[in-house]
Amino acid sequence: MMLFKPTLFTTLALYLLAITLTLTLIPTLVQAHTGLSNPCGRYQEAAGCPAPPPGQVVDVDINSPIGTNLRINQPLCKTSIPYPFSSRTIYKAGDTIQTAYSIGSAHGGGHCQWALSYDGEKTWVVIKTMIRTCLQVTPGTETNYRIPVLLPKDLPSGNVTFMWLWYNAIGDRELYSNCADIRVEGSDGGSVKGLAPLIANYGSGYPAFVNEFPNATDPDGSELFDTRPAVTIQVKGSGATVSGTSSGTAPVPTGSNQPSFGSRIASGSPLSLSIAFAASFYLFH
Ligand SMILES: *[C@@H]1O[C@H](CO)[C@@H](O)[C@H](O)[C@H]1NC(C)=O
Ligand SMILES: *[C@@H]1O[C@H](CO)[C@@H](O)[C@H](O)[C@H]1NC(C)=O
Ligand SMILES: [Cu+2]
Repeated sequence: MMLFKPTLFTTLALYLLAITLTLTLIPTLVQAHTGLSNPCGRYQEAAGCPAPPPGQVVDVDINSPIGTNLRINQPLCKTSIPYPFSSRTIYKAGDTIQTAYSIGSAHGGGHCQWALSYDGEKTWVVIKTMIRTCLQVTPGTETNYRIPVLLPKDLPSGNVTFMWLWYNAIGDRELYSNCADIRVEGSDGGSVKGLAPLIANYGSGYPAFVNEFPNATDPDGSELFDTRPAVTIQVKGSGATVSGTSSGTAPVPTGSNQPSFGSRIASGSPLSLSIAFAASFYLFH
């Protein structure tokens, strides 16, 4: 009995799988762009960063954007599965985090936001915004480049997601996002007030668009940052479950190019490959 007999179907399915694999692997060949390296962006391969949680793999593409103005490739943070509790970096409220970046290409710098979530990335509050000057790094000094981000001194204790967002000044209209899993030691419960992050250049569901601004006089979309709604996060004290509430209206994606599974499954994951393979089975069977 023959176990594998090539047919038109299997040939076409394997061919499609090969194309899918190729397309999936192409981004990993592009080592430019920039990612968050301190505190460790999730699944970053840098020395001193924890191993990915069980079932996850090192993100060899940590520097790549999560989307462009045309499409969403990955969720905010790139992955929604945090590092294990035991590997979180501990900071005290009032500490300044000297953030560092794995800079392949800084694309002329741009706008950055840093935000915190206490509720597993449902609610975000921005703690620092830099317009234009973020990642404007002198060539040759990339490894020493640091941006200080102050954790407000009245922050409540909690298991916190620390997110970095970047709109590059030059090049394709991209959104970059990496997240670090940290633990804040501060007050026992309390609230964090601020603004929700501006989400732009991330598929058509987010209408905000930040155009290129290579020159000092170019419009840079900085006025969009003034439209960010106010947010208050309430954190319960003493071991109670942490919860976040938003008093502002968070931007909700409504666009037709928001892939239904795009916000959950990183491109290149085995699951997206198996979806592609299942699709090829469906098409050619
Ligand atoms: C953080 O998470 C761990 C593990 O789930 C939990 O034991 C701890 O109480 C949490 N810390 C805070 C401050 O919520
Ligand atoms: C803007 O900058 C680019 C290079 O980044 C340059 O080629 C172009 O001439 C500049 N445009 C103006 C109007 O200054
Ligand atoms: Cu890039």
